[in-house]
Amino acid sequence: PAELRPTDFLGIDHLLDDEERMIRDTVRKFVAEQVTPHVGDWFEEGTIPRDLPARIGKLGLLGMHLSGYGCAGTSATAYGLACLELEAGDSGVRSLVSVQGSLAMYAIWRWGSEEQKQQWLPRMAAGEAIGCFGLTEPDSGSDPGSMRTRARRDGDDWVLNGQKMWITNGSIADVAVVWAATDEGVRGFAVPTDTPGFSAPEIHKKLSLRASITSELVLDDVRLPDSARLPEATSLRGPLSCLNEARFGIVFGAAGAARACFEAALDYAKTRIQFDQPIASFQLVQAKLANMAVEVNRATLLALHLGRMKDEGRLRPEHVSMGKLANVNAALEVARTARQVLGANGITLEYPVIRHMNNLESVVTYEGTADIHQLVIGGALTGIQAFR
Ligand code: TGC
Ligand code: FAD
Repeated sequence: PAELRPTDFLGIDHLLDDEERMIRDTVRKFVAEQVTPHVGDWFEEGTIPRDLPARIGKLGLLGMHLSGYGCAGTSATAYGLACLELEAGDSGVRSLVSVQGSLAMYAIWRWGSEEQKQQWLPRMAAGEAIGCFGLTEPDSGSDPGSMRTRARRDGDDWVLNGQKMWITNGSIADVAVVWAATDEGVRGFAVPTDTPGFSAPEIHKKLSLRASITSELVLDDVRLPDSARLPEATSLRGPLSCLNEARFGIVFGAAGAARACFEAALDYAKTRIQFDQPIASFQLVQAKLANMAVEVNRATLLALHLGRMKDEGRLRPEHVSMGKLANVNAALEVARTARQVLGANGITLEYPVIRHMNNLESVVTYEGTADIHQLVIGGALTGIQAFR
């Protein structure tokens, strides 16, 4: 029989191949050395180091599941495992990688021209150029079809006006993938952020995902040549296809955040003495640990299953919705339980738990809220769309 290990109770490691284990171990080591010791400070200061994207680029994680243009071309499962390890460090660090690789780079890779791919992707894979992805607006979140940002033709050019909101990496980006309504439907643009009329004021006072830059994008008569338009994207399907990619990474990532909270609670429970005993010896605490272990193992198995489906070309957006809904809700539950196990220590940045718990409040909202994913699943189950 398999060995019983508290941190991999079901022996899920056995389901990975050598390359997947190697990538997982490399990212785990990077997180242990370069993220975990510092991320509490980054969170407190509300920032990330400016050279972090280049350090992650050097590891080959940016756009790692894409092929060509300096990207590693790994399996989807390997990319997921990298997201899991990154988010065990912090959801903000995984967000940086998701937005760069699955949203900005993927948009250019999937919908861009050959010239745009050559121009942006190799530098983005190296972390030398940062991308952001502007879909959400102040009055258009779950319903991106209601966007007000407009692109109008002016001779051979396009002129963009509008505002995007809650944009990860916005004010550190070199290129903003901006989605805008036109007379012919939704179109995407690769906007160099030094274009006149473009600005990206940072959003402050966040209590969640603080080790991540979040910004507005303001487009004030931003004039672009037609060569900045992503030529293959001709409807809302353009941006929504990118969301599938990023949501897939979150399915794995949430399992990582949950694992980190569970491990912190398990460690703490074994060493914290009350009533002359480790609190791990109390039945109520063991019940919490057992429930957390169930959720972490279940979330990891679900992520791996979706990874295998994606690598076999069988994954549908509705499957991704189930994964995102289940795993982020599970991670939130684990984080809230772990926080209680840590008592007062559970509220400080000396331990990872409340940081993860607060981060997950963003993760459950972005990339489609839990409600939206319930409605996607509900629509698939019943054949009845209940969004509107
Ligand atoms: P609907 O009429 O159903 O579809 C419009 C067009 O899109 C196609 N489509 C999809 N294509 C690919 N993947 C999907 N998941 C798709 N869902 C729909 C559809 O076939 C159609 O194509 P076409 O060619 O026929 O026009 O669209 P709807 O307006 O009813 O909306 C559906 C809904 C509500 C599911 C969708 O709008 C939605 O997912 N809303 C949530 C918005 C969201 O998730 N925003 C995320 C913004 S980015 C972000 O949060 C980044 S945070 C990242 C980080 O920091 O880690
Ligand atoms: P709303 O859509 O206004 O929803 C408010 C509430 O109403 C939610 O509970 C929602 O579930 C519910 N609701 C809405 N419609 C329905 C319905 N039909 N039925 C039932 N309930 C409904 N966006 C980007 O484009 N790029 C980014 O890089 C990005 N990064 C982000 C980073 C952070 C830290 C955060 C917090 C958000 C980010 N977002 C980004 C925005 C994110 O995608 C949106 O917040 C999300 O899509 C929800 O939109 P909203 O906040 O406007 O909420």
